[in-house]
Amino acid sequence: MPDTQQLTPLTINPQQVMADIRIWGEEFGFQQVGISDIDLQKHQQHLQRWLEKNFHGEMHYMESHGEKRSKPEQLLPGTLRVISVRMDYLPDTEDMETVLADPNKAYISRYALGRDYHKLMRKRLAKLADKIAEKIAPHQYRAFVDSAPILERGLAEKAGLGWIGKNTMLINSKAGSWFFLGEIYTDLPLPLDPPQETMHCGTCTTCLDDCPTGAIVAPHQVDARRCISYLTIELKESIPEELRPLMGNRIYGCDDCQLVCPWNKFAETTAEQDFQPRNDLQSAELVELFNWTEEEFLRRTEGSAIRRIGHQSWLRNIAVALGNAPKSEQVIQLLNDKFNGASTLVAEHIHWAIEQQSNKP
Ligand code: B12
Ligand code: SF4
Ligand code: SF4
Repeated sequence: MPDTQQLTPLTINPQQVMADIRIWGEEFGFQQVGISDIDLQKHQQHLQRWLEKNFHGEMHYMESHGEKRSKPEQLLPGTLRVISVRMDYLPDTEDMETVLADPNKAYISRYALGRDYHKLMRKRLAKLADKIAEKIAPHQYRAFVDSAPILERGLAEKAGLGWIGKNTMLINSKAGSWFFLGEIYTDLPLPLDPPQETMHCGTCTTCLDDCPTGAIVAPHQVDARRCISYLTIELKESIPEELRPLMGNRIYGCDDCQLVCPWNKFAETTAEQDFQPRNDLQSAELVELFNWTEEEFLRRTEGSAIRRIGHQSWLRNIAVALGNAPKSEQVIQLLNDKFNGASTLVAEHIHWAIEQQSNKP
């Protein structure tokens, strides 16, 4: 039920406020909007344990903001409510399993095939916040998308957008998990949505069983140091050798724990033109991508999240995938050609890939 006690400064009927914000959210392209308070105590405990176990690896930003991540009022003083939104990103591409099963092709996470979501969503959130200021009441706000110390999934769960599954994704019983999250922090005492209090994973453990690297070490706990998403995007150094063969052809991020999740049969493809694949990245050949010069990499990934990892990590990741590809003289030749002139990091991965290729029967 809406929290009416807190509503005194707002003169408009709380149900009307909620209905209006939902409609405006839809108008700006969000599939769902929910409002929560700022008490993240339960999630803070989990975050603390996760950090203590060093599951964050080299992502030092996860530990460097003190309590700001779990205390919204410390990030933006005066914050009383968080408006959480979700936006579908699954493009209408050929079967993902087909690309994953073809070891000569590159698998790129579906979220990264089109335009970078950060700017697009933040702009829309700012529009929603401005509309609230205009139609409901002026407010102090900030809009975020994966851009600040925030526990986005915890907030979304509190706002009723879904539950945090055993794979740690925020899952919605009507829409699966192929969506981004974003937030508006506001000092308006808005009514609250009912939080999601039930989890619907039941006895299922498919994501734990099928994670290629065993990164979901227990229900709701991802050891990022083993997660392919971390290894290909966040890690700037050498990829641990024992994990390389398990990565297959995944060169940017990983979607396996969503692909196998039964709730994703309810997922819808995105209507956002900007999230549709560019440069045929949904099913490109490894060899073709490995041949991109730095200039080509920067040009072709302009406006995409992929650009952030830089050309060196791009080559490092593809070298690993080529090492995992079926034996081919053409691939060995290409690896040898690229070895000369490669940075120490890339050369080390190329060397590994040549060894892998050469040792195949
Ligand atoms: C760091 C990070 C990563 C890291 C670590 C992932 C992780 N699970 O923490 C890496 C690089 C591995 C990663 C990968 C991905 N990420 Co990411 N990531 C983040 C980021 C920046 C912070 C997440 C975080 O706070 N982690 C800390 C840990 C402690 O949180 P947690 O694992 O979610 O754990 C929660 C619960 O599981 C629970 N919990 C923990 N332990 C326990 C134990 C028990 C017993 C229980 C009951 C509960 C419980 O409490 C925790 C706190 O709420 C968020 C954006 C943001 N600011 O929130 C995006 C975000 C979570 N990522 C996102 C996406 C899309 C991905 C990928 C799918 C990308 C890809 N295709 O490669 C993968 C999915 C991997 C996965 N299964 O998580 C989306 C998720 C959207 C959604 N529907 O959930 C977010 C929200 C970004 C966004 N704005 O949309 N990510
Ligand atoms: S994204 Fe891939 S590697 Fe990471 S937890 Fe999910 S299935 Fe495992
Ligand atoms: S695969 Fe099964 S256990 Fe994993 S998140 Fe989905 S429903 Fe939950």
